[in-house]
Amino acid sequence: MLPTKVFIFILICYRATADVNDRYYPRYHLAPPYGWMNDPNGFSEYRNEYHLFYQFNPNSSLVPGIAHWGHAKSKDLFRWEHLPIAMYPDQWYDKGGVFSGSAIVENDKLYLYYTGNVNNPDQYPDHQQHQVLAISTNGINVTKQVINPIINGTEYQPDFRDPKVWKYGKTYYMVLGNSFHDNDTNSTLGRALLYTSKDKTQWNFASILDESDGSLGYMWECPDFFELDGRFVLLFSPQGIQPSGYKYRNLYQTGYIVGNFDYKTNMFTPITEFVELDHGHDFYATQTILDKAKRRILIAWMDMWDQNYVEAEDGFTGQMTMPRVLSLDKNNRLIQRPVKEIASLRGRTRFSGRARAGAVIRLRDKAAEIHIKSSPNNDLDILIESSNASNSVLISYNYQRGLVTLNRGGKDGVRRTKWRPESDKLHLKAYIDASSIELFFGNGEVTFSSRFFPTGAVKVRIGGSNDVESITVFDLQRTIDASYEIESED
Ligand code: DQQ
Repeated sequence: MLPTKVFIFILICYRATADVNDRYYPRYHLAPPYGWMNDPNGFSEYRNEYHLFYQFNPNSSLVPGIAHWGHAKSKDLFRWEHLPIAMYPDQWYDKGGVFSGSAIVENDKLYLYYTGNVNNPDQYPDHQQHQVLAISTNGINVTKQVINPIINGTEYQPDFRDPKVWKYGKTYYMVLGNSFHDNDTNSTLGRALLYTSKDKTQWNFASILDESDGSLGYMWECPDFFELDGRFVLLFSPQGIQPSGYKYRNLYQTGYIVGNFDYKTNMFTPITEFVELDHGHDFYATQTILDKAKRRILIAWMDMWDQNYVEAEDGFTGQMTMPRVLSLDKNNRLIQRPVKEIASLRGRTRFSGRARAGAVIRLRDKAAEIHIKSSPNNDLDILIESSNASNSVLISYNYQRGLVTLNRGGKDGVRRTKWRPESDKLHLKAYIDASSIELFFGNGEVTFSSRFFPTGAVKVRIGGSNDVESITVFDLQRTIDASYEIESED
């Protein structure tokens, strides 16, 4: 018999599908179950599953709103399960948004570091940002610590955000994005700050890893810093870089500087210039982890601020790129390759072999992986066509000029960069999903990530007048949908 004065809450869990139109909803890229998604956060491997949190507005897909942390987990980086909202903007220090941050795993706990944003309308500055610690002991429920914020950073306000934390030896390190006033140029410039801690809660300023000289923008968002193949990579998303030729065509960029780092002095010595990491329209706010297999895996928000894509009216906005493994080549270039788990999604082989100019291969359910091998001494034109010509993509290689181009049509549809195959064949891998395309040229030295919105059946057409030596098109199985577990009280 149950005591009479006890309120009985029966928790019912059931699968529900949000009111999301499926036409552009990704088949194998993580997108929110409903609402708005931006930056990846708290990417981690906890109890043998990958966890990915993200900036989430559960109240609307039309605007970013006041950021929450959405949450999903996966065993293989593609079959994602949506989990309950991990954090709400419910404290004085984050009532203007639970902004971006990262995770470390220790003693079977998930330590989540993020930026608490507080808006102060009608004041100067109109917002303040603090660094905050929250902990999960089961990978689902998250508790913000009692003593928060852990870093106030008074002198670094107002833009002081996006902590990325890692451990080296017995010390914890945190890199943060910041903007500062430069007296020489009387302007605001971006930079990356380094903090250290011995206990994960008390943090001290350690160094400025690097800063803009005016050419690299007014604010550096979502910095990440890691060792890779014997060098160090400072990866960040600067705001305010001016377009220059084929470079920096998006509203904001993501790129990297390679250098050496001394853990004794905390000094970073760049050995390269800033290099843009992806050449498509939609690639921002990257985050990486070193997984248990020692892979440095990167994921980015495959969208861009101020785009207002049509999916918003379908009940969701934003998705993540496919996870990519990073390496550094001898020229200090970051190489990106799709994680090998993508192979487990392959279904039927639609086509494999030599294809004549004009050949057409129809895709199933807008989800495919395409491998192309062709002569490096010929032009290449591949069309990803939909029933609406303005929602198609033209991929091309111009042999004379040594250029690769992605043209998704419409205003500002062209993105391109210089590239020539570095082996005796031109290799291209393309990944099509319901509203995205990702291209990996060569060994992964050049990538393009862009959104496009195909209607009706999607077809691959060999354009131009040259045959393609070899093209293989695999169906990719659906691994994700907009359904999610809802907990309701009865
Ligand atoms: N988005 C977050 C910030 C970050 C920016 C807020 C990058 O923390 O700097 O949603 O897109």
